[in-house]
Amino acid sequence: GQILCLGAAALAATTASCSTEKKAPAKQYNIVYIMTDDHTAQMMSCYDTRYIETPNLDRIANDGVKFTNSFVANSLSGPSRACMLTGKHSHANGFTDNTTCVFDGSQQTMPKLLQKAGYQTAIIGKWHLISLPTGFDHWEIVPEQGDYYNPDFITMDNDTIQKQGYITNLITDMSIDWMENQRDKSRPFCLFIHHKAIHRNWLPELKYLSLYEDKTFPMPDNFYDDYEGRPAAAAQEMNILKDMDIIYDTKMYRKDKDTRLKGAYEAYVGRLNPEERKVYDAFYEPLIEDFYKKNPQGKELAEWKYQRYMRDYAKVVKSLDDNVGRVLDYLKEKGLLDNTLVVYTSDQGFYMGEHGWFDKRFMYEESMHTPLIMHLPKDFKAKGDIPQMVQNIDYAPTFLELAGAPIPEDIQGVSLVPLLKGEKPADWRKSLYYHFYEYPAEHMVKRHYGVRTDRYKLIHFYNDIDVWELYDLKEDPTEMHNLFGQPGYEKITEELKAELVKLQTQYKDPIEAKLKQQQEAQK
Ligand code: SGN
Ligand code: CA
Repeated sequence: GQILCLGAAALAATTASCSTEKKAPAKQYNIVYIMTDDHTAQMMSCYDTRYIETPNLDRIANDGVKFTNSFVANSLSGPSRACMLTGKHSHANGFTDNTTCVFDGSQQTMPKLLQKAGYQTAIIGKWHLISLPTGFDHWEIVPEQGDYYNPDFITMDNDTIQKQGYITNLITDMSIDWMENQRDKSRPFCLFIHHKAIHRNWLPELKYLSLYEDKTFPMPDNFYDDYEGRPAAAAQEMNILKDMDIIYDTKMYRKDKDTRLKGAYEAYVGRLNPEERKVYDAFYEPLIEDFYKKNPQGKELAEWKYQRYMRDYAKVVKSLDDNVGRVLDYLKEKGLLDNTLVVYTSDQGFYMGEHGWFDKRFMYEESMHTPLIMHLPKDFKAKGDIPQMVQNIDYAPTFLELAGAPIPEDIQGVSLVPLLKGEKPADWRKSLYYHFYEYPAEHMVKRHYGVRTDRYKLIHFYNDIDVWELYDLKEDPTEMHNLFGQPGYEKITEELKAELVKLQTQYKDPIEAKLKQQQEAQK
């Protein structure tokens, strides 16, 4: 048997044994996990060159790896965070949606397992799991969604303190400060830097208010999607023209005008101090005057809203890119980069006008897909694009393997370490499972689950609807043509249904049994 040499501050991994045969102790790599909120690959130049430049994010991708088929299991903040922390799908970790769930912090999580392996763990920024963090030696989190300007933080002694500054800069300052001044430098660490940016309503850092104002962003071809043959897509409330609030989202504030989210806007912007407020108002006043004078309608309004949306989002990304650069520079300067895995990802993707939308939730590509780029420790040889299908449940086993810690049986994700070594495992997964639950709720995206393979996607919308959709991603990458039930697709539909059942069985998702029960009860 293996005798473990693990002490409290052990640098040796569990694979290092005390047997006479001398093995070099496994290295324990540091992990810096940077996760943004709602940052989609379309708005990263390493993924997509149509819109903006993100030089610091590109540094990660260029020096390291870029996953080109990276997905989430449930495209929403809390669920995505719970998948990441547990390495399990939503039904298994219990956090299925933002509106009804409280994360059970007593369950097994990857940060707790890292602590057991001798790591120091910390999380700074957005948490969004309702219960307070467990498994972290240090945490400072924003309440719920957090604020962009002069935001509050909840500290470990359960105090709420307001900090002066812009959220993305502050989270980075606090993260660097923890790495430099607070952690125990004799131990490996795993730091989760969880940005609030680029979540709605996309409030820019004041110094970037004027950035991109001269830029006209090209509109996606399916901006005017009519959702034909896709009733669930038609029922959504996340259309740029219909559902974007003219005050809250596009900042066309007028005292004498009321909208549903006017109060929320006043609260957000009300956090600026009087001097900052002057700078903010000086930028917006001429825009507001011009907007109400021209009073665009219909298509013209849709296009105007789209440009405002793209510009604001792009400005918020700019601060984020700057701050990722600061973290990379810090790690490099301190000689940590060679021994540290730096991950950059988002809690999900986002629609930048595709199908006419903002927000996420759907299993359609832009939202199920999430950016994933990594700067690898020196020992790892992979470089460039990694095409294998990966999912956010894979992060936990990956980090555990990098820590030399055992991966518990009940973890549903698979370690990405072979891919980081440049291997091409022949038995890599051929399909991914997805399940979205938050309905009825904001944006009204109906409940659905489905399977995605390399080429196809099969989705079942359920609850107050019973609709299947099938897409051929090769022929129809923007998912405009629902092929379900069309002649010629019987065989592939059958295969995908079998694959879906296989995944639901493998992951023990009880949904099919529940739906059957409901059907019986209705008879
Ligand atoms: C808020 C936003 C929604 C968004 C959810 C979930 N509305 O409720 O637009 O979909 O968060 O986002 S807002 O009026 O409060 O801005 S998530 O990323 O946290 O899941
Ligand atoms: Ca999010």
